[in-house]
This record gives sequence, structure tokens and C-alpha cells, in this order.
Amino acid sequence: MQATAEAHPNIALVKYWGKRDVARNLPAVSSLSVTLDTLRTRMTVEFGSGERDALSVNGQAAPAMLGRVSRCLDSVAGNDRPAARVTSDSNFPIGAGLASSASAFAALVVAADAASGKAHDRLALARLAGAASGSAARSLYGGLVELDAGAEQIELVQLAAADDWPLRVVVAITDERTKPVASGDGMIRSAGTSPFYSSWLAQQEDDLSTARDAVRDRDFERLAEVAEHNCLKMHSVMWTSRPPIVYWNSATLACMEAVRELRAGGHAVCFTIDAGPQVKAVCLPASVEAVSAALAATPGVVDLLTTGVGRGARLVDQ
Ligand code: 2P0
Repeated sequence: MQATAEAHPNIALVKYWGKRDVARNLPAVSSLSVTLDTLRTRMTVEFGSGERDALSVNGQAAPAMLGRVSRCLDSVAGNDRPAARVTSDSNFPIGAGLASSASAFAALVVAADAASGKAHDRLALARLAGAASGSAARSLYGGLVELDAGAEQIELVQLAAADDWPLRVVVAITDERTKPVASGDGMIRSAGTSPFYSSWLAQQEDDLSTARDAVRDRDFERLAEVAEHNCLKMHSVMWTSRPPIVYWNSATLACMEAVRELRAGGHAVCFTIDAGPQVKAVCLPASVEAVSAALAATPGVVDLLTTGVGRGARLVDQ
């Protein structure tokens, strides 16, 4: 009745922004991501341990997130399940645009599945995680992952395993506070108000196709170009929403500039930015020291996290 699972966040190189079905939390666009390795969320689910569900996040009761967690537990273990005690622990800032909901819900479905003895297959678990948080579906898989928005349900494909392409991701933290607009709310706002939203949807398949080919050919330059383009397009949709959704700060821009200079100087590196002000610099191993040094010296960077490519969500010994 108890299990612990671990999952890593993932960073999208071709982004998910928009829902085609809000109630079922189905994405409007397909996406492509890299699962990280050093950052992780560890989640323990214990069924039958009380009258009501209880959630603790990093040692503190978290009632605000309990409803979403309880619904996810119902979807994995059934509505007739016993109450659960859920304990979550992350080794990186949560709610700050570092994909903590991806690692959290990916670990939650794996732990809940084992604790309830349901034995769903991986794709089924990915779909259940995705219903709770769209990006979480991708963290069920390691390496480079494509999430196909599909017709009825999402599909997932691992394009390269964790060891197949040893990319590095240097995360420049510029602000650890919780983001001002939750991703889900922002997506709904953008769909309803941004004049660029329809172009964003229309062009996504082209970006995905380019990125997929670049991964297949291990063509970093090509992947870098399309990833930055796709990221800037997503942020253009956010900026042109009403009211605007601006996650960047001045350090975000300074980091982008630093990455551009590194690339101009011959380093294999590109930036990507999610629903928060942190900059993720994706690079080849030969450039990781130069990238780390440049970002560490960039004004406004408060912390740096360096990671590689990680595995999908899995059970761990307690
Ligand atoms: C992504 N993001 O592809 C994009 C880029 C943020 C910007 O997926 O509403 O927390 O729970 O399905 O998964 C963050 O969105 O959103 C996200 P919900 P989620 O990584």
C-alpha cells in the first residue's frame, strides 16, 4: 500500500502552450523535450493511512495543491481507493518555471500505481500524468521525448535514450519566487486573446519535424536554431495576450545575450525559457564549462544548476 517513485523535470525544445480540451487537459500542440537528470522530485504515496488525503511538499503541508493531487490519485487508483498520505520532496525550486509539476505528477502516478497494485503500462501512466499536468506525460520517459497531441489521446515516443546524445543543460536561476501566472491559466488566456495564437498552432508541426530530424541526425546546430525560434514564438504569444504574460526579467535577457555571444564564438549552445524567468542553456559537453562560466558572470543570475539527460520516472527503494 506504499511506494516511492522518483522523476525528473523535462525541458521542452519545442513547446507546449495551449489546450484543445481544458476539461481533459489535452494539449493543442505536440511538443518535444529533454528529460533532465540531476533535478528530481521524490514522491511517496501511502494508501490507507488516514481518513482524508494529506499532502506534504518539502516538509510542509500543502493544502492548496491537494485537490489536483487527489484527482490524479483517483485517476490512477480508482474513485473507491482509500485515503492517501502523499509526501513530495524536490531538490530544486518549485513553481518557478523549472517544470516542477512535470516531475511531481510523473513521480506521483508511478508511486500511486505501485502502491495501489494497478500495474498500468507506461503509456497509460503518461496519459494519466498528462491529464494532471500536460508536461508531466513527457517525464515518464527519459532522453529526448516527443509528445504527439494525437486525435483522441496523447501519444509519446522516445526519440533518443538518455545515453544516446549526451547533451548538457545549464539552468540559470534569476528569480526563485513562484511565477505570477500559472501555466494553465496563461494558456487559456493566450488562446482567447493573442492575435498570434492561431499562427503558433499552425506552425508547430514544421518546428517539430525540424527538431525530430535534428535529433535523429544528432545535428545540434539545427536543433538549436529551431528551439530558440520556437521558444521566442511561444513567448511572443504570451506577450501579446491580454493582459500580457511576461515571465522574463532583465537577467533573463542578459542570459539570452550571453548564450548568443557564446554561440557566435563557436560554442554549441542554445537557450530556452519556459513559464518563468530562468534560462536553460542546452549545450554539448565540450561547451559546458564555458557556458557555466559565462552565465555565472551574468548580472542577476542567483544560482546555476548543471544537469545532463536523465531517465524516465521510476520506483525507488525507500
Ligand atoms: C512546456 N510549459 O512545453 C511548456 C513551455 C511551460 C512553457 O508545459 O496546465 O504545468 O498543468 O498542463 O504542464 C508547463 O505547463 O501545464 C509547460 P498544465 P504544465 O514545457
